[in-house]
Amino acid sequence: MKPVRALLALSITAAVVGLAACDRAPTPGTDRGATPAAATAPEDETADQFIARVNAELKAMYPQMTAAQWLSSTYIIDDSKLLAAAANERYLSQLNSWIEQAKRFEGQEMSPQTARSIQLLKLGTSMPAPTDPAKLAELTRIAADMEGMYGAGEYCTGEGEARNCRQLGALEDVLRNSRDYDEQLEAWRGWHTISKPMRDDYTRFVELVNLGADEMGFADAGEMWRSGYDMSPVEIAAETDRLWTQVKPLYEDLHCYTRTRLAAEYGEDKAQVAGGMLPAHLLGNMWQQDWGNLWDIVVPYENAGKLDITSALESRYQQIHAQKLAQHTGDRSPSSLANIEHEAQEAAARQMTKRAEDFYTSLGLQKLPESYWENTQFIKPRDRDVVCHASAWDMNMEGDVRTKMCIKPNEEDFTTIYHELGHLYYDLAYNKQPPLFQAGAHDGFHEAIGDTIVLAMTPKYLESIGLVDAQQQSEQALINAQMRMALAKVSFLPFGLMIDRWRWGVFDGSIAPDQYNAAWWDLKAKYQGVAPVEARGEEFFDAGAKYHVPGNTPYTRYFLAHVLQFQFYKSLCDAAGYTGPLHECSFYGNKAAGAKLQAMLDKGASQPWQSTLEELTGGGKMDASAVLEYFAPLQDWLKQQNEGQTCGWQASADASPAKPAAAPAADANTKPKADAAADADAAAKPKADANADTDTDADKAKTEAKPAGEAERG
Ligand code: X8Z
Ligand code: ZN
Repeated sequence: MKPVRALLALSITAAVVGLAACDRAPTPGTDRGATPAAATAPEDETADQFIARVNAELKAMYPQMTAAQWLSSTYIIDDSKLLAAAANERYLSQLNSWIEQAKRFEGQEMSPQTARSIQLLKLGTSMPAPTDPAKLAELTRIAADMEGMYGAGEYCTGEGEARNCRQLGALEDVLRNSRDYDEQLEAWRGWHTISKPMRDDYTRFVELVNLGADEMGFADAGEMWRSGYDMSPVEIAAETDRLWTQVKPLYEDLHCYTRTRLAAEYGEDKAQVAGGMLPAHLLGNMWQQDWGNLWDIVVPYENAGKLDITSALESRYQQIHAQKLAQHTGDRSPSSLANIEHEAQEAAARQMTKRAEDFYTSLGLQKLPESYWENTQFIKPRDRDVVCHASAWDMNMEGDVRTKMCIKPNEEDFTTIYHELGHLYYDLAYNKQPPLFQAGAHDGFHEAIGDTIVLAMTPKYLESIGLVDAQQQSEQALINAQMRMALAKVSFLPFGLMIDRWRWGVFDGSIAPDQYNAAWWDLKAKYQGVAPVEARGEEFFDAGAKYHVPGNTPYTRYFLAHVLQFQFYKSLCDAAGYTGPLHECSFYGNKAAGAKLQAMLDKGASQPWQSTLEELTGGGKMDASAVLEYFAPLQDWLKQQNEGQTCGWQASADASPAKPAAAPAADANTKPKADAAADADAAAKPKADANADTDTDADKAKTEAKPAGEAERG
């Protein structure tokens, strides 16, 4: 995610405002000649003048915020965390002041643009902060600490000479490459040790943001997060239920087939946990959100085109490395060899990024500015801890855009680069808008841009860039290509949903701190049908092992993006004049598609997302039909493969005492909580569902539970 976006779209990260999942906040007044933000408003100021002033002050303070955040994410030490927390504190305090100042315009006549700006201002952070200075400082410190803990997290074994410490990247490599059951279990378990110490911090964090949300007039921070969608919090929650109901059968088909193939690899007993759930450590991904690394296990047709992008990228890296070795004759000391290796990794990462940029420029979009290539973090530095989780940054709202990644030559990182550049092209496009409109139409739009391009990375496109060999044109090759995409996109859907189901429950108090872990695994079971192979009691804090929890990045955006990207893709294919089957369309090189995309990006958050969606697709509703259309051949194939199998899973109701709700908390402003939750829940309830459903109990618990911040508020 990215900075300013957060502003409006509630993105953000650890701390700061509006920044995107990747960034943070500002400081008034700067040595660059900016005007200090006003603590109070001029008396005769009109609403239009107020918004013009906020826009100017925001833009002026923004670079100091992003600079501090960038430093703390690319150089994790106590000093940088302190500076990031301070910058965030200044921003959040200024935001509270602006929100207070805006109150005097309530009920007054003003232009629609100004009214929208004020509405967006009130959602200017995903970390609503209490106005009490001590509590605000405590909040920003906790946020910086948690993100630092995640970025520097490592799992160590052995003593003395035998001591071996591994960070996330090395542990992910095990899940990606090893097929040894125990080795994978150790890597998975090891990473989940890093979040144990976050539990108390997170509990306090929840109390503090709920206090902030309360002061801003929201029932809790989750309700505030759900308020950024140009519809009521209850409506957007029901929308997510509706979309999930559309795609759930497809996920279940993939789940069933994957379980069969895991059984062939590991044996019936080891390939499933009680109730038919998939073991969390065997899905090739630390969080079971992308099953792309299972390719060797689930490949439909061995000899029908593998699309082995990872091998192709690895061999490119090897070529670059060999060239660099040949150039550096002479010194062959270990440190010199390590330098050469590092240079080769950087060069390979830059080459992958150039390739991604080429897709965008082929559509007629601009080249990335020179400063992008100078300022970006492409690979993991060797001399310090950084937050490796990929992010895109708009540093100053006028062209200083960057990405921060720890790129390795594999397919997942390759497609993530396309994802991140999507954020940057959005930033660059809406930089012409006033700062408060510099955000995605909603946050799911921001996440969907680069992924739309990824859908257009068809086998033919990959062949055209020399990444894979000439592709067969056969039914089998088609199923292989669809499987490759489904492992990334379909497997993600329930994960995209469950994270905020958990956080919404945590924020509204229906998941109490002493149930954090049980509720986490109940939701993983319910939505994803995955489970740990051993007890994960409350001594763990497994949610904290996923970046977006300590980083405080809302996650519903990714679920929405995984639906929207198929709608965008279909529309861009239409714009390109394509008439064949949806899954074969690539609009690479098509300027008409590019113009359509650019027009959407240019709008930013200047109008309700429904209008922006309508201008692009002809309809103003999110809809998963395009997902189903795209995957229709694979879904037919999966159904054949699954014939005779008992599909589905039983999410054991007695696995833990916590029974979290599927449904979100209700909008206190529009409906009694219990009713609204029940509505959304009804929408979520699957027909003839094999999965255990604990909603009724959960809803009951929800209406009875006290919000986490209640004691403080009282
Ligand atoms: O966090 C991200 C991006 C940055 S916005 C790398 N994503 C989610 C994740 O990694 O969990 C992209 C897909 C989902
Ligand atoms: Zn993103």
